[in-house]
Amino acid sequence: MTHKETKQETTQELNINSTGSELPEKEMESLKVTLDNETAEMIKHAERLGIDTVFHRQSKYGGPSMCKDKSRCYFGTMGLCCRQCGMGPCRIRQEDLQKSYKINKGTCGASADTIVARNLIMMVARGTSAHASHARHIASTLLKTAQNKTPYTIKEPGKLRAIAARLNIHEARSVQEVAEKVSSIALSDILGSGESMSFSTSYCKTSRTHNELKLIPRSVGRELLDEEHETAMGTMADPEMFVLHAARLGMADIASLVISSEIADVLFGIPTPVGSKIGFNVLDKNKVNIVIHGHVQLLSEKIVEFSEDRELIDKARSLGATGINVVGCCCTGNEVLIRHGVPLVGSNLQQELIIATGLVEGFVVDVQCIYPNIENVARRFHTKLISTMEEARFASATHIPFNEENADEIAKNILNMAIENFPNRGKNVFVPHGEPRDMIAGFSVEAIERILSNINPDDPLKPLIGNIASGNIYGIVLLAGCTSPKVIADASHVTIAKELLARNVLIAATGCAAQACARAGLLTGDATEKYAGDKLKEVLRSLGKAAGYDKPLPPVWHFGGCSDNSRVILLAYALARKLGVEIKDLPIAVSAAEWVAEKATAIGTGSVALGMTVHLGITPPILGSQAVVSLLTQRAEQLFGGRFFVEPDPVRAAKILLEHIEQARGKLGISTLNILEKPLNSMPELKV
Ligand code: BF8
Ligand code: SF4
Repeated sequence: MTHKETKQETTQELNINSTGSELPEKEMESLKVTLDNETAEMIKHAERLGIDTVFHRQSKYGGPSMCKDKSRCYFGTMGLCCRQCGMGPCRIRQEDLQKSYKINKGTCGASADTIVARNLIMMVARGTSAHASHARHIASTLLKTAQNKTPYTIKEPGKLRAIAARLNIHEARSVQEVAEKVSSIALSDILGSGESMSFSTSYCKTSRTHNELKLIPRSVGRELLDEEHETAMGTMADPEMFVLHAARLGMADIASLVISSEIADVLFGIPTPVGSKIGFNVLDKNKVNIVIHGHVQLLSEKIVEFSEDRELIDKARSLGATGINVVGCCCTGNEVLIRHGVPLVGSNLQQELIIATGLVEGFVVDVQCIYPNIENVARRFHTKLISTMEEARFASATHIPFNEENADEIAKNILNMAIENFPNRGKNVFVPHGEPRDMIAGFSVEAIERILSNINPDDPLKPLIGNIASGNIYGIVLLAGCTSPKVIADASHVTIAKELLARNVLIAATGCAAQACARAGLLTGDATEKYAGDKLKEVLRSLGKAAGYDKPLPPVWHFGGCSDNSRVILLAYALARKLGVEIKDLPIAVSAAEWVAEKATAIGTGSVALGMTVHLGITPPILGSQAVVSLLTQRAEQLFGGRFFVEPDPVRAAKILLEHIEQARGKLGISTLNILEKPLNSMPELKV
């Protein structure tokens, strides 16, 4: 079986959109691996040094094109590999996809539908546990802070009380009492034995269907326990029940995101638009460079705080540096960006290249999306790789265990270590040409309401609703998730953003997707003038004025890390409530065009369960089961109102997202503009 055959099977028989095979081989050869010139320059530099990166390793599997992804296992790609028990591993083929390979059941008799669904739920569960673990760290810090056991403070008591009101906590008096109650409920949502997660039921409007299908999550721990049991050999066999449980886990995942970002706001402040920069050139040749990478921002908050400590700065100066420069990578980076304007050096695909600049004294990681190969890259330089959480250890890293109680000392210790490493910097330093790109980031529901209240103080959301109803904002699309080397990195996000902006669709963005847009210069007021359709441009100009800027607001609103996807979901709920409709009825959709991590599958599944339509640009490993494909892409819409669709071509994906918006507008009875009659641009955008 060749990969070409696989492609035909998957696209024709399962009716999943795919364009890869339509592109001539020659054309694919000429495509580059990334849209970002700086990243391309750094890849060449790494090559000169003999350092392999995620891009080089992907090239061994065929490069940034799934149609040439020849070396990957057919069975794994289709989700048809099972190694649950000692009779396996089994690799099978769904009966009607059989050609020369005749095995269509595992040794135990498990069908393709069972195996694919079982693999899927395990993926969603891993993503959920990552987000819930993040939420547990944040909630536990609030609890300990309320008990005066940490050096953190409660920065936003007003927000804390708003969360408490939502959770129906009315009897507590002092801020400490409220914090203890809120954090205890959050912790019990994650690990307790209650009947439903309070952060799910009080934040996400659930329907009769959710109740009938038993989609309201109990605690995350309980859902994960049952998932582990169900996926054990010889237990659950029904693909539909697996998918429904995956939906429940997805809802538990969204509730975990809500806990993380709501409580992080209480501890660290509510994000509001802030200017900053992105690119390798935010590293400073004259300063001690410290990169903070990962997701749980508890330590990073303190590293940022103490990077301004006079004594530490003097120490850096005494060792020949002009100061201390803290920059962010991935979602920890996003979190300190949206609250403090800390610059971003890169996202998931840049992490190895950041070290390859030779300019990093301390590379501090917490958890998630940390590529194991950074150990090998760090070894080539003076860079101190510092791990900080028990969940993410690296054999050659210096481990400085983080705990909330001693956060100040630990942060200072790490800063000292990086400062003392400055004299060890070698001569082999390299940064790409050019300047870092400007950006504005830090959108939150509260910040948006504050800006809008300058237009309508009594009813801040009204102007937004009015502009959506009139078609000035044709719809909203959330670009979420990672950047992927399986496609041209950044290009899918950026192409979708540009296609939609031109048609007056406002873009919300989070995670590495937001960083891809930032690298392409889409997070500025100038980008609004350049890329937004005329109507959207006018709206963003007046919002810019209302915010007190001399430029329009950017056309892509950066809401933060992946846990901040909850902010966009909460904004959607606020709009739905105002319009008196369900979230599924809104002209809003989600795109995870370059998803990589299991976490993205958890957020995506949760979003679909809540009624959103979700685009995936990378085909998930489910094509081995028609039943699972149909459950996720068709049946889901009947059950929840939302569905997944898979479309690797970003231009076509934009078209489908627009069609969804147009349909939603039609059903709501608000203006439709036959927007799709305008031709969409074609692939050449990607040839950069
Ligand atoms: O949580 S977007 S690669 S960094 S998983 Fe990871 Fe994906 Fe980036 Fe943030 Ni989200
Ligand atoms: Fe094979 Fe069944 Fe064991 Fe999976 S559980 S490895 S399909 S025998």
